[in-house]
Amino acid sequence: MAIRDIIILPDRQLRLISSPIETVTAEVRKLADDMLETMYDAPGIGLAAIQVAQPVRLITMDISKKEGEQKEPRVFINPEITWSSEETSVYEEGCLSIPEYYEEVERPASVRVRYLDIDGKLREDEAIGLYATCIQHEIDHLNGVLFVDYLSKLKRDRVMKKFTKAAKRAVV
Ligand code: GNR
Ligand code: NI
Repeated sequence: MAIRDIIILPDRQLRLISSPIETVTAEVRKLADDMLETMYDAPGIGLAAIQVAQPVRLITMDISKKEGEQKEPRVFINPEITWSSEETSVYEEGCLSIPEYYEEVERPASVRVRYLDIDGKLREDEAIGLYATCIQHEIDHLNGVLFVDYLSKLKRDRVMKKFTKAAKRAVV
């Protein structure tokens, strides 16, 4: 396993639409392993492949309690939301590609997600709470969408500008 670099706003790769994975090859399994290691190292509760500059529809997640010894690594390949609740919930979200920025986002409180697991087996799961928020946040990444897109234009412009300035400072 290896830790990969996480790309940061305003990297334009974050706006790419990721491609479906046709076959779960050894390369895909290696990417999933590296993403899990990168996610735990960050630390984060989810990671989309595009965040390590791979535009493929692959997500890793672990929403288990940080204090617990037991890790619950999950891998989602080509995930699709097949149903969303009318009911919504609000969570304070963060993103490893937008470090140290947190804002509340309202999303469907519960969703059904269909995906392939790491063995290429088709699965469907109902997600609620943090799991529902996280899977929606990650699937958004696969479509080039970031949580700041749900904020007011004022807030979004402010955060985009802050990260654009920081990137410019970093190159000089
Ligand atoms: O680590 C993460 N925490 C988080 C908190 C609330 C809602 C979504 C997330 S996902 C984020 C990691 C990340 O950027 N995944 O794309
Ligand atoms: Ni994110």
